[in-house]
Amino acid sequence: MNRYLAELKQPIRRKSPPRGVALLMVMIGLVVISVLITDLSVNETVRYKMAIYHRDSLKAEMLARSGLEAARLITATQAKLQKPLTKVAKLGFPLPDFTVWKLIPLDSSILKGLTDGSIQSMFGLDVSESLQTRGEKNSERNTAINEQVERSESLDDTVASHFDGNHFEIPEGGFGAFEGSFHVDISDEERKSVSLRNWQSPTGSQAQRYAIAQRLFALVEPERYDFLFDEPDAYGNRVSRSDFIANIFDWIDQNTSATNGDDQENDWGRSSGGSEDAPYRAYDNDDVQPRNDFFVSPQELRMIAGMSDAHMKAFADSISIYGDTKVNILSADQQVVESLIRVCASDNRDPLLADPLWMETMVQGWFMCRSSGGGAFNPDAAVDTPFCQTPDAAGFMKYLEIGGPTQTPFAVDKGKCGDNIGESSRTFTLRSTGQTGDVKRTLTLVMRLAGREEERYYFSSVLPIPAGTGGGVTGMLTGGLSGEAGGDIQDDDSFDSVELERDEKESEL
Ligand SMILES: [Ca+2]
Repeated sequence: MNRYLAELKQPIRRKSPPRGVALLMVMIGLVVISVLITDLSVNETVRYKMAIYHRDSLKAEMLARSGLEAARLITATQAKLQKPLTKVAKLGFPLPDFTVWKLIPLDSSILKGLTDGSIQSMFGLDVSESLQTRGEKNSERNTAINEQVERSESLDDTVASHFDGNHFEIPEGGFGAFEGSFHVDISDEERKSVSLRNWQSPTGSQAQRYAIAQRLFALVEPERYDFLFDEPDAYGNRVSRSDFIANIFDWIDQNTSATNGDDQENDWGRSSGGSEDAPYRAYDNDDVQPRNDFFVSPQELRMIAGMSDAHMKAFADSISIYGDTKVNILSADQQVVESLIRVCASDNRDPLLADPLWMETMVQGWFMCRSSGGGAFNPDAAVDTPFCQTPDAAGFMKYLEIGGPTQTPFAVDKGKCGDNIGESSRTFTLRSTGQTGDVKRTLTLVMRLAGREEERYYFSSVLPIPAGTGGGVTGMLTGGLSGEAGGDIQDDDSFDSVELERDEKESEL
């Protein structure tokens, strides 16, 4: 009994824990902490990259907007600027191009080059004095403002934005003191062979309707396009030139009966019996039917029966759905000039038109005249190219009558030619791209200048795929995280897939 009591009195001796537990606990703790830290760092990297992306994206968009505004300014003033420019060209001064929007570069690097004097120096102009004067003026202004700050006077907002709290420095180089770049492409719709605008208008005259059909004929007529109209497509359908043009008209005219493309002026476009849907039933996808209203976008041309990818490639860039009736001879390209020669011919069966060599020589000769300035006052032109006339519509007609470098007189219908050729453009596609870092933003505006008004047909803001990655935002973000390019989703939803990828990454850990 005593022995038991003695044992009870003894303090309870705990069993000593197994050795090494503390080390295990520390290790588990370390693993947990390292997972947490990794998670945090992955999270932060994603957020950091997203923040950089959003910052650059905003900067790029603003740069694109600046470019677009500058382009609108140029197109708005072109009507006034174009006249003196055409005059200069008429005097025979060689110009690299003849339209205002092509002569004034809208590229921030070139504009920067103009403000820092490097472009002027390239042309041998000494601008060091002006640059020095500007530098001196800037430093005087800097000193004045910094003294103002020392006297604790308030600054206006523009000045304050350049003030870092201690010191003010006017940005060097004037315009262009920004990060990133912008570039604007301006193209006019009037450089195209034919505009379908108002073609289907019920109020338009029969003569206008026929004239547009003739312009389309002139575009598709060259022999080199025979394969597009002679060979059957994959479905065994062959669409002749006149059917092709009739199908385009049937797409936009309001009735549902078929047009006969071979009709003469008085009947052209009037319903000639039969259904305009017939050519569409010949394809697997017979859901497509003529819209019976005007085009919503130029891409809609592709849906017209007989319009294959090859037709689109050959003609789509020369067919406008927005432009004015008259082609701007100052901006027309070679394919368009060829179609204009056909339009201007007083006899559309003139054998010269069927001679590809004659046509080629005439087109090339006209472009040579244009680039050398043409004109009687150009001494070189007078000697080497007596056929060169002024680079405007009147000059084009004279050039055709003389027969250009071929010296073979060509009969021109001046009235018809004059109705189809002009020297101005009113409808423009402005495509402005801003870039900051890897992020690009492109803004596209299609508009028409009607007097002082600006009619907008189309506006879009597109985020192109960043250069050097597999695709889109996802590509750029995950490219940095997982070393592989992501998907091609381009909108902001793609951040979800970034999250997903991150989760996968964590589960690997
Ligand atoms: Ca129709």
